[in-house]
Amino acid sequence: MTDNKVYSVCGMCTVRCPIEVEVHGDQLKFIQGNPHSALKGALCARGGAGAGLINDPDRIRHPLIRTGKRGEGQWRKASWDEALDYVADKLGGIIQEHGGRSLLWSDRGGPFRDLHQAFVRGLGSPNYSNHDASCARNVQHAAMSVMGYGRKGVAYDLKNAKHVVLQTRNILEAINVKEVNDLLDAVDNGCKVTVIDVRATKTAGKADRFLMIRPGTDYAFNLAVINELINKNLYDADYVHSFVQDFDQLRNFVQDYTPEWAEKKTGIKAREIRDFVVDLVKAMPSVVWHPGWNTARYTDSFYVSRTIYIINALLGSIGVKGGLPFMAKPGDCGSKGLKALASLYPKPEDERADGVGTRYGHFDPGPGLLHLGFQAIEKQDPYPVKAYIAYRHDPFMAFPDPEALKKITDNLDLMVSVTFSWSATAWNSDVVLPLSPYLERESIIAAKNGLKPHFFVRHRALPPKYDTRADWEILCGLSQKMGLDKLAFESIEDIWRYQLADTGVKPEDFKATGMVSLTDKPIYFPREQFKFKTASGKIEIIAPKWEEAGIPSLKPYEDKQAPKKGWFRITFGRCGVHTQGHTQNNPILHEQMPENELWINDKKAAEMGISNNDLVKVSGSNGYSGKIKAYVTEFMHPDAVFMVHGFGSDVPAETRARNKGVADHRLMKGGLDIWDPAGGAVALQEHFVKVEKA
Ligand SMILES: Nc1nc2c(c(=O)[nH]1)N[C@H]1C(S)=C(S)[C@@H](COP(=O)(O)OP(=O)(O)OC[C@H]3O[C@@H](n4cnc5c(=O)[nH]c(N)nc54)[C@H](O)[C@@H]3O)O[C@H]1N2
Ligand SMILES: Nc1nc2c(c(=O)[nH]1)N[C@H]1C(S)=C(S)[C@@H](COP(=O)(O)OP(=O)(O)OC[C@H]3O[C@@H](n4cnc5c(=O)[nH]c(N)nc54)[C@H](O)[C@@H]3O)O[C@H]1N2
Ligand code: SF4
Ligand SMILES: [Mo]
Repeated sequence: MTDNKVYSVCGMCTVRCPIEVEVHGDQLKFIQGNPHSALKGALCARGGAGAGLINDPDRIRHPLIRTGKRGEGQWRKASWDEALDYVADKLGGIIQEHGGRSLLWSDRGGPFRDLHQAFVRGLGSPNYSNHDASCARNVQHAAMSVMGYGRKGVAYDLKNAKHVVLQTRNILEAINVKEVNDLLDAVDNGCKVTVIDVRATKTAGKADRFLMIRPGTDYAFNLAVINELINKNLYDADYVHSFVQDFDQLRNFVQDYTPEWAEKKTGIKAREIRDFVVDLVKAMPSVVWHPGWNTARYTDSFYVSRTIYIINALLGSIGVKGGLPFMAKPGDCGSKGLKALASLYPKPEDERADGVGTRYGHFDPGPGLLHLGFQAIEKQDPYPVKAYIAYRHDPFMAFPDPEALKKITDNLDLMVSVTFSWSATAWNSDVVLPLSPYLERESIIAAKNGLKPHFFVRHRALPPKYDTRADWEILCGLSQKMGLDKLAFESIEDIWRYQLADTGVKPEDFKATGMVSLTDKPIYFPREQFKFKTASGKIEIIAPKWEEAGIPSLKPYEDKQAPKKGWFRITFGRCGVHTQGHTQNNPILHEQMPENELWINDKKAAEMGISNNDLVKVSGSNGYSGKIKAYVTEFMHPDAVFMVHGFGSDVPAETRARNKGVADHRLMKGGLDIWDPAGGAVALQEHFVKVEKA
């Protein structure tokens, strides 16, 4: 922090880019990427629109307690003392009756979750959960099944890659600023890019090769790539010999999955698959075939990500520069890590309500699986779950079928939402605790592992304009009222000092740039140190934990259901100017894109008499429907339609976004029960929608 510059962290999405905020008095002047960081001043459009949160008349200005029925939208204003007392009393009573485990918590994951985990543990609940069952759990579990590490156990070294493959990834619109910059730098240095998507995205526009794939057939494509690499002896045999276990089983398994076979499934010509493999081999081992991010799409998405990790291994890219090098941690830089707030309390001994770690022994118990947590609320099995806190999380938008979720949450005795903006989840809660927007709050310190591990912190750039609070103020305040004395910190500096106790770093060290680097140069581990977190220490093609759960490591390909006439498979994704479901009401971003549109294949559209910009009616099998404009294009696969997620709000308090566009998640009847037993995530694209000219 120098003069009027505050070094902080963007909060417009969970990427959390480092920012520099220029402030004059109490007034915000300018936000840019932190010039001292790898971003060198860059930021995305959403990051710039953080300014729109401050003066937004739709902002929640003080705590609210529900007066009418749940979801009716009748509230009374409360002081913080009153609202925290209300939550502490109710929650205390529920815990007294049903035990700490009757609390379910979910948040949006991310680097500041240690404080949340400490709170949930302190109350004696094993049920800390996050959003990831509707995002990247399949990738997480795929990574664990192959490498023993989670998906962040390796970095994706786009900057130094010679060939990047993006399958179900749209890096230039589903933005992480550093990823965008690294990919564009690599392209400037001659890196090839292949995009495999159901439609031509902006990223496809930058690619050397675009393969339009039949929706949901990516596993078939990947099996054929493995077949070609092995049968033509193109793989890195030396790497496989040193680091891959059970290779012969893989070889036998893929024999029938030839490029000709895959052509019939995917619609991509066998010759194109072969040419693509030749190009990959030219670039190996400096290949990043990205394992995907939002992969909560199909019941075999786990196997898509799994085969991606396996292909990276066959190309010798796992562990190496320009491929998927191992993540370094503070310990690898000779520094101690942050002291965990969660370690203030012992890990609760009860089993998780979602069964992760017990009934489902193959899944990562960290955040569990939220849709199974909801099942526990519905069935009160394996034990009663009576209180739910949604913290910076909007499952009524982020999980499918909100009508079903509403019925489930009706079983709760207490539902609390902690948020800076209105959401369907907040609207359905008993108490809304308003978080200050990120420019008006500070955070705990976080550690970022990677090629260059560092610590970083969010500094408060502006004073809160209304009666809203920072995360730590809310949680430490509640802790104080609930007798969690160890977590009842009185100042953020006390928390920072606790976290930094073993590191030799001081809170003042963050003032100059908001970050403390732990190494000057990127850390790449030498080959002799490659070690995987599996029982054998190698990459395992046969995953024992999955086999024990009766789930095959090498699953035969199963055909996907084809759509009926007039119906299409639903596909969805991001756009550059919105984040999930919470920026559609941001005044600046709303103006950029007030509603979504429906991508539809030109030939299909012509058959149905639909022209570009015509209004179309999109309906789900549950009767929900909405009208939006058609975007007619040859660059959309004919079996599917596509829409940007996050629109179609029905929350009256979102005055700009309400009733604008169509809500993809409301078109997914029964979606909470459609999930992948191997990867754990909900399968949001196993649904069909009817399209008609409106
Ligand atoms: N049908 C369908 N479902 C989807 C998706 C889809 O494309 N289609 N996408 C899936 C994916 S990839 C994900 S990650 C989830 C996302 O699901 P969520 O995490 O629920 O998505 P957000 O809209 O980001 O909601 C975060 C909520 O927290 C509040 N909030 C409070 N403080 C902050 C803050 O500092 N930062 C942020 N970001 N929010 C804050 C926001 O106002 C908002 O209400 O949804 C998943 N569900
Ligand atoms: N601007 C912006 N950036 C974001 C976010 C945001 O909301 N807005 N959210 C962040 C979050 S939480 C996440 S998880 C990431 C998501 O990052 P990504 O996963 O890269 O983004 P998406 O747009 O969800 O999906 C990528 C592509 O998958 C394609 N696709 C759909 N079905 C199929 C299929 O069957 N096969 C293939 N091969 N492709 C298919 C879609 O057409 C889409 O172009 O983005 C992050 N960055
Ligand atoms: S990607 Fe954009 S919105 Fe997300 S943290 Fe970075 S600047 Fe903010
Ligand atoms: Mo996500």
